Amino acid sequence: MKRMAFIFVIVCNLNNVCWSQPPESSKPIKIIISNWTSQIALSKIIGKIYIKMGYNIEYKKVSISNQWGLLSRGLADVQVEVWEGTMAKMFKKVTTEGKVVSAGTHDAKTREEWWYPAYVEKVCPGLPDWKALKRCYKLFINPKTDPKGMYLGGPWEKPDMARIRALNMNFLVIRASNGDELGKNLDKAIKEKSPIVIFNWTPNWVEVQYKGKFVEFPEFDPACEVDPKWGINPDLLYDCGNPKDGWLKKVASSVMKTQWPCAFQTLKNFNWTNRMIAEISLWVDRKKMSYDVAAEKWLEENTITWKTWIPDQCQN
Ligand code: TMO
Repeated sequence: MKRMAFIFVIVCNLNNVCWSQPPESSKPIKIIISNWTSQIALSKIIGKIYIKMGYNIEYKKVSISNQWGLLSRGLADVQVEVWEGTMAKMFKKVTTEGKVVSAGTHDAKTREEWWYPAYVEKVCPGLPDWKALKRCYKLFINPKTDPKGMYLGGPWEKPDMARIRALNMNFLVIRASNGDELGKNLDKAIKEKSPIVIFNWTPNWVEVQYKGKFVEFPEFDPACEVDPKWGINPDLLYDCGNPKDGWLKKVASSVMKTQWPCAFQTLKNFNWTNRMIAEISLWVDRKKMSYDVAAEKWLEENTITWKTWIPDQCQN
């Protein structure tokens, strides 16, 4: 990123109320890049908005398990997608401690859960109930998991093996290393019409392209993850599913508010719906647009939307 000469601009109104204009600091805002499509696309979009506002930016590729340490120490500043199903525990911990700051909630409602293509229901009657899946495990046997059924997970989930144990299911978890790999496995299974149960989430491109359903595990309750006595297994945690209608939040480093106030306010206003997120991930994953092309196209087509995210006093 080219460093520009830095001029600190102060603006005052008739009542002598003054504020600074972006960029309040020329230090680069460090934006986290994760390993699923919508997060990367949204990060590119907020990065390009920040550049238009005059900021310097940097991208940091980091796993969601390592991001909290970086955010806490100010080595990263922005995460545009914090999902309830996989990140609620760490989000609560670091924001309660004040090490990381919440920048509000998107309109999108989320779910992250085991998922199967529609044709699996024909060979496993009783789905989407998890007890049907439990009975049908043989359909999902794979050389890697024989004699158990395979559940293909991603690198982000909560303890799936703990859930499998708590619900006494004959499954083993194999993990894909990112969203692309999950997508490729899903495409292949669907082409061959072979039974598959896989980690999926909404909003995502999958719901636009394929018919299928999430597995219905016992309804999520926070107690399920802290109190073994809760739920159908009295001895173990995780005998429940992930939240439905989960939240999707944004977070910032604790210095963001004071170091780049206009960027922080813009992040708070940065707001995506289910439809918007599913569409941008479809552009990248299915229409094979690069992240940069998809981000530029989105900015061009949605100028009114993103301009309203920048507070009036921050427009220059
Ligand atoms: C964090 N993810 C949306 C991939 O579940």
